[in-house]
Amino acid sequence: MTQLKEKLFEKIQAHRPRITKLTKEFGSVVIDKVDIGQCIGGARDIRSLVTDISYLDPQEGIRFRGKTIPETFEALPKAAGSEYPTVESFWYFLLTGEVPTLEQVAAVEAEFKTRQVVPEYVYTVVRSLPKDSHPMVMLSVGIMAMQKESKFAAFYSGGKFNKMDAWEYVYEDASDIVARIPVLAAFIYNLKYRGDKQIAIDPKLDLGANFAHMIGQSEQYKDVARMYFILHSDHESGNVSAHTTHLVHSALSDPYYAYAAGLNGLAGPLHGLANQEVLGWIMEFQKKLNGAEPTKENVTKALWDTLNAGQVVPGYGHAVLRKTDPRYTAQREFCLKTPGLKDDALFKLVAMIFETAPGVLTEHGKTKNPWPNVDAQSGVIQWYYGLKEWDFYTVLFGVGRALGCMANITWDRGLGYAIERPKSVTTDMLEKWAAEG
Ligand code: AMX
Repeated sequence: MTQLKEKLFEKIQAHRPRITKLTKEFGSVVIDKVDIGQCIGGARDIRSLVTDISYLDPQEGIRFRGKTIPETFEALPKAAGSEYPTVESFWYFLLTGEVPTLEQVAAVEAEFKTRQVVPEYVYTVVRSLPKDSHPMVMLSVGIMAMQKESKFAAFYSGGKFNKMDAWEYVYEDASDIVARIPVLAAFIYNLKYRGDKQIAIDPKLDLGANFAHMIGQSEQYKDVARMYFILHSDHESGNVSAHTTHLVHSALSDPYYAYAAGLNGLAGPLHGLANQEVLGWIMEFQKKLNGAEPTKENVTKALWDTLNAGQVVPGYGHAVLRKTDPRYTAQREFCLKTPGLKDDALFKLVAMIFETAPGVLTEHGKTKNPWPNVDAQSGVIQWYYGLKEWDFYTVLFGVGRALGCMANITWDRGLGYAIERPKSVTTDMLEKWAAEG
C-alpha cells in the first residue's frame, strides 16, 4: 500500500463508526423539510447529500476540507519555484483532510507517474470521432473507452466482492483517472487544434506542469494549470457533475462510468459550458465595440440587450452562492498580480462587467445572486496565454472536477453509502397537498 492509501485507510476506518452511529441511533432525526417549490424547482437547497470533501457556504463560498481557497493555497506545499501547490499535494489533502509533507507529495507524484499512461486504444477511439465533435464528447468518450481498465469492475465481477474492501478498488480507479485525464485532455487539444501534433509526457514534471508542457504552453502557464485544476475541483456534492458522478457510482457502476456521466452533465451551458459561453459573449461584445474602450454605459447596454433577448448573462448567478465566488476572486487576483495580464484589454472588459453586471442583474430582478461565478473570469486567463479555442475550456474544468468527484466516490465506497433513490410524486398529489394547505 502507498503512504496515501494507508493514510486514507486509517481515516476511513476512523470515520466508519460515526456513520454507523448516526444511522443506527439517530436515523430518524429530521434535518430538513421539502416544499412544493423545491420539488418542482430542482430540489434546490434540500439537505439530502453527505460529503466531507468540501462545503459551500452561500456567503463565504467554498471550503475544501474546512479551508477557504486562500487558506488552501497557503497551507499546501508548493511546486518547486512556484507560489502554487501541486495538484498532487491537493489530491492528498482532498482525500485525507491532512496537509501533506513534501515527502508525501513526492510519493504521490511518483505514484501518478506510474498511473498516467493512457492506453493506446483510447487514442484510437477518440481519433475515430468526427473532428468537429465537441472536445467534451472526446473527453467523455475517452474516459468511457478506458472503462475496461477498471479495477473496481474486475473486483466486482471476480466473485470476491465485499463492501469493506470495495473502496480500495475505487481508489485505484479514481487515482488512475485523476492521473490520466490531463494527458487525455492534452491529446484532445493537440488532435483538435494542432493537427494531431502530439507532445510526449515529461516524466520530470508534476501533473499541472506536465499538462502545460503537453499542450505546448509557456513556463508561466504551469501555475495557471495548477491553480485552475485546484479551483475547479469540488463545490460540495449537489452540483450537476458531482451529483451525477455520485448517483451513477451509487449503483456500483465503476468510476469510469460514473465520471463519464459527470462530464456529460458538466457539458451543459448552465454548468461547465458557461465558461465557453462567457468568452463567446465577450468576443461578440468586443466586436461591437469596434476598438472603443469598454465603459459603464456600453457594457450596461450590452447586458440589457442580452437580458431583453431572454438570455442569461453567462458567468453570473449561482444556485447556492449569494456573493462573489471566491474562485472568481482567486483568478482575478492572479490577473492583477501578473504583469501584462492586468493591463490586458479582455481583462479590463471583464473587470468592467464585474463593476456593472451586479447592478444590472439586481435591477432586472430575477436572479437570486447577481454576483459572478467561477466562469466569469477563467476564460480571460486562458485567452491571454494563447489558449483561444474556447470550446476547450469545459475540458479544463472537467480535468479539475475529476479531483473532487473521484475523492468523493472513493469516500462513498469507504463509508458504504447506499444506492441513491429519492421518491417521486405526481402532479395530482402536489395539487392535492396544495389544496389541503
Ligand atoms: N442572467 C440572467 N438571468 C439569470 C441569471 C443570469 N446570469 N442567473 C439566474 N437568472 C434567472 C434564472 O434564469 C431564473 O429565471 P426564471 O425564473 O425566468 O427561470 C431566475 O433568475 C432565478 O434563478 P436563480 O434561482 O437565481 O438561479 P438558479 O439556481 O435557477 O440557476 C444558474 C443558477 C447558475 C444556472 C443561473 O444563475 C445561470 O443560468 N447563470 C448563467 C450561467 C452560468 O454562469 N452558469 C455557471 C454556473 C457555475 C458553474 O456551474 N460553472
